[in-house]
Amino acid sequence: ADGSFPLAELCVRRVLRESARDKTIFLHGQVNGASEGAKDAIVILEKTPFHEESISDLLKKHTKLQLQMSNDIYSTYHLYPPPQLSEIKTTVVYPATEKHLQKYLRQEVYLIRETREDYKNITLPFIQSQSFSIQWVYNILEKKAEADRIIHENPDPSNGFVLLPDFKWNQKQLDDLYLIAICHRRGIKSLRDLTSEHLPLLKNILQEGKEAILKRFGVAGSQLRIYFHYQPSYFHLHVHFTALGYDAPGCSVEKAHLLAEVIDNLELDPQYYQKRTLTFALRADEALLKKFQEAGKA
Ligand code: M7G
Repeated sequence: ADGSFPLAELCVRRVLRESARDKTIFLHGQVNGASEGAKDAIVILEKTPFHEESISDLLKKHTKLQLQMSNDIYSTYHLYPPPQLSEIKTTVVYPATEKHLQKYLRQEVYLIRETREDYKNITLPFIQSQSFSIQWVYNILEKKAEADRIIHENPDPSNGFVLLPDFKWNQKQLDDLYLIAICHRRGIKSLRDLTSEHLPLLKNILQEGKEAILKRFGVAGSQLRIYFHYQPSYFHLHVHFTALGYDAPGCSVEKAHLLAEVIDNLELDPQYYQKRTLTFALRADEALLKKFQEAGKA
């Protein structure tokens, strides 16, 4: 009734991906709508990190402690936490498109070297014909969603942006701090579109983003990894801010481009990102990989 997703009614179809290390599972399920038939949903379940303040509650108020084995000075247990400390972070994409299912499905990956011609001839027509909806981004910029979560805003239509927690972060601990800055200006699709014309915007994001995070969370700029993804999933320019000590998903060398270095490159050459060959990985099932293969480029 509160608009929540009907989790109890989800029929799980398959596991898209799981990671014992990250304590995460990605499920593909279906929910039966009254008339329209079954609709696909993605449900991501993730065990959250410990936070220091609640450790004493965990030790004192646990519901059960069951000895598993004991040997000399060593012993292991099953500890059952009190309900308020057994939160599982749950992310739902519903209704999910085929492309969302693909995004979360574990697959082989292949490296692409995209020249500027490849971008014009292959990538650009492809992203113009099919990429994820960015309605959620417009909802944030227009304060139709997540308005209460905004940490900082520079309202300038061409050089301003909104900074808010990424939905990967539950904001309960700083270890996995993750925010995103979304620019107000529309039409800048990605790193590829950036020229020296965008330097004032980029400098605002870097400077004000760091200041706002220091003020709100007490984390210094020197402890942040501030970067673009290339390619992003959502083609409206945005910048990732993650805790430097956190191995955030998507911060690998073939995907992340540090904002400070992007600024330097554009100061050296205004057309740097128009000229350069850019490297990125594509998953086996991605339609864009097929386009590169058809062109003999992968
Ligand atoms: P990306 O590089 O375009 O995609 O970054 P990817 O890293 O997901 O492949 C988009 C960022 O926006 C990611 O870090 C997402 O976790 C985050 N994000 C995506 N959605 C749909 C939302 C949302 O609705 N709200 C918020 N706050 N963050 C989102």
